[in-house]
Amino acid sequence: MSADAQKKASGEAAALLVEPGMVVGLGTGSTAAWFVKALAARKLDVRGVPTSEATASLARELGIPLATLDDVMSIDLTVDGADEIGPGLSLIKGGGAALLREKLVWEASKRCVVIADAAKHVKVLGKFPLPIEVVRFGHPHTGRRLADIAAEFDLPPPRLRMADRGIVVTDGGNVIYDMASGAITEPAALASALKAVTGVVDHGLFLDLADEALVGTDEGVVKLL
Ligand code: ABF
Repeated sequence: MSADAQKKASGEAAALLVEPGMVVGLGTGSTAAWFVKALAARKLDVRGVPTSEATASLARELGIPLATLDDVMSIDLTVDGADEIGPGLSLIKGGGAALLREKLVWEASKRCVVIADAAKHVKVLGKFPLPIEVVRFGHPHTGRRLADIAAEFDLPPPRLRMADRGIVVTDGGNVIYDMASGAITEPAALASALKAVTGVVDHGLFLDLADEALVGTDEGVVKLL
């Protein structure tokens, strides 16, 4: 089964968790897109809170009524993808440059379900570079402070994320530095160290936020708790 077929199966399985009347956090990325499509097909009376402009556009196109995070007191269920799912459902997210809105939606949610293809499930986080969202103002200085933090963890200096059109700018107007690590053995310590850096808005370590994962595999969708 292809990775995309595994993503589709996990997204469709997650769509079955949604009940009428729910406020639903809509994740970002290709896996989350499968969830949004499957949810739209169910034509339930729900309100979606998108985690990115890209997801908002897709949901609007498919006819899912939308609300902003400001409009709701809480979210019943958020379904979202990830770049890596590690021990204890620790995650790396942010490959899609949406980590800040994603984390804000997740933290407002009663339940968070991660959906992914099998390759995302890893024994140790860190093969995927850790995204760090940084205020654009003075970001080269923040980047140098991040390099000092990386050195404390024996990691190479984070790199500013670029695309064909130049610097990648998030929906929130910030930039992203990606920290290659190979292996993050102390995620909680690294998370705290990063958040203490002036200019860092947040990072892609989602720790103690996921309630379960639905992972598409060649043997079907596997639930991880
Ligand atoms: C998003 O899902 C991001 O946080 C993460 O980078 C992405 C994974 O993308 P895909 O589902 O396309 O593999 O939530």
